[in-house]
Amino acid sequence: MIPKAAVINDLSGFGKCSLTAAIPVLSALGVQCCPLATAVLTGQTGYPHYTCTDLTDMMPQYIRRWKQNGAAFDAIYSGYMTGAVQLRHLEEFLLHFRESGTLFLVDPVMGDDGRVYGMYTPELLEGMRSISRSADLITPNLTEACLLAGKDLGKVTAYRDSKSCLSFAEETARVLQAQAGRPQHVVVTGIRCPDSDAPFIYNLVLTEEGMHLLRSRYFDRSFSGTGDLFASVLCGCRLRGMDTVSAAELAERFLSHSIADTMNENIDRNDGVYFEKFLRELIEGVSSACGRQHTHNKEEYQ
Ligand code: PXL
Repeated sequence: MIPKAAVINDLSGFGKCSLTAAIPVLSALGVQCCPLATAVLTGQTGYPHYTCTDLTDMMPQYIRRWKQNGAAFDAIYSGYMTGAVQLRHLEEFLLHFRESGTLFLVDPVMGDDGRVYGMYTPELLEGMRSISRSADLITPNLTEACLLAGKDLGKVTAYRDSKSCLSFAEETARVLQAQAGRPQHVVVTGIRCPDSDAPFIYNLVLTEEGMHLLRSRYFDRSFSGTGDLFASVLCGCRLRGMDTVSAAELAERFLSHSIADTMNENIDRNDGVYFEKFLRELIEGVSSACGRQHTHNKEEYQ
């Protein structure tokens, strides 16, 4: 059987983020994506013009109908939520569908670059904190990690060298891991350190075995959807049996190739990256990492 993930996130017509990132990535990784749309937007909220239809009232219907049809999931993966009420529905969703072996991944979408997104409210933060504490894996960027840990957002952009920036990120990740009500992996994504002579972007992976830092070239521009692509790769790879560090390594390679290729053309940051060209890398990456499983389930994953 193909693993199944319930993905609770928005559907944006433009921006290659949230569900338009999760669906292709999970499919490439051999995982069925079952979308629970939190909202439908003409485009992500970074565009100068957009309309958002909030689907909060649909959430209890998804729960009810999926339950009636006997749905079950190997992972529950949440992303962009329009407000605190949606987080309460997510809690209800977990009561019905989270089982002992279910991977619960929270991407606590709230902001970036030291700033919060438009839907942010203190109530949303409270809900996001509580849901994040119950997750098996969380994937905040540094801004979101600070919000969850109750740290000053000014710090995200205040550091002048990578050493102090990374030790701040590590300290924050450790606070989050300690706050969790269960063993939790914390992946802080897209940490941009300021040294001008060494433009690198880091992903910090904190597991029960310790901290791993992944580093790749930083191109001095950030694009819509990269955090969502990263979290989606983690979700799919974990469901295929990879460990969090190997999954993050594959995600990082996929992202850095996609971003490098996008940099060759002058495209708007709101439009996201050319990840479609690199989905093959994911297919190949997961099958070589899961060689044994690949042999056992030849027909399924070829
Ligand atoms: O990539 C995060 C994200 C998801 N969904 C919507 C967004 C954003 C970031 O701006 O606007 C609608």
